[in-house]
Amino acid sequence: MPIRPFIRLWNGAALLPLAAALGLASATAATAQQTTGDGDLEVSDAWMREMPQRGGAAEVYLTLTNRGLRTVELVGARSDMASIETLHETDSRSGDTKRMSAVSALRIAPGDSLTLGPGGMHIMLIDLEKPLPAGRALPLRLQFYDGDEISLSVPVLAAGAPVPGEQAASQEP
Ligand SMILES: [Cu+2]
Repeated sequence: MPIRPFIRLWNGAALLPLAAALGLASATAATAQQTTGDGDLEVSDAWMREMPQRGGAAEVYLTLTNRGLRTVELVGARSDMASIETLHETDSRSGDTKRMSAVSALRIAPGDSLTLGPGGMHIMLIDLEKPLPAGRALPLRLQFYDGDEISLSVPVLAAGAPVPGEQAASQEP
């Protein structure tokens, strides 16, 4: 007799991964802006390149704008889809070999904007738990020094696809 309720439960549980998959599939956040609970910090133009391999690494780019009256510090990022997430800076002076170093915090003064982009600051995702093909979106949580958090979904773009926030005419090398 307890079999039927069990099956119902199981069916209900089976809907959850489906909903998660649907959430992942929506990449409509490309132009969306998101703010912290207190409205001090705004995140816009988030994006990343596709990473077809499980276990690969990927860089996340976005723009942080401080609308508040105090300096905001981004101190970390979390994703359920990678083993390690760190703030990185690419050393442009290192010549042929691209060197990256960890950054403990990114500070944004009141009224300032900071754009993370290729060849500069980025959020590094290491050891992806599954491939991230173009058209998906990566759920990511940004953590700030004052305890604020922002949850966003980062659109995954194909290699060479236009980047949010760039002029339509400009092209990546
Ligand atoms: Cu990096």
